[in-house]
Amino acid sequence: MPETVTTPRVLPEIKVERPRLYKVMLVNDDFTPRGFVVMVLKAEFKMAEEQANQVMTTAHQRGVCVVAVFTKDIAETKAANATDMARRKEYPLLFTTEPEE
Ligand code: TYC
Repeated sequence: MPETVTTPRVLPEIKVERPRLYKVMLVNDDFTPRGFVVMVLKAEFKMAEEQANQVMTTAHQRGVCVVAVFTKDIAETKAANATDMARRKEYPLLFTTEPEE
């Protein structure tokens, strides 16, 4: 008996959602030296000097600045690593994360 080959009339609907992205935010304070903030941005976020300076200056002037956007795990790890670098020097520097709209 020959096999009957059928083709589905409706293609299965495949839904792929992009992972929600999280912003790492740099928070200003009155104590952490500017040069230290720039050093942390370069070390943990692989920023060039000029960009690190711009981000630090924006946080300094406006209170907060978006550093970069990542998936949740990476954003949280980088924010924690960067904050830890400051704690080891006893600076109050803080990096936070929040979901993108
Ligand atoms: N405001 C700090 C100072 O005047 C520098 C600074 C900038 C600290 C940005 C934190 O997120 C920051 N020394």
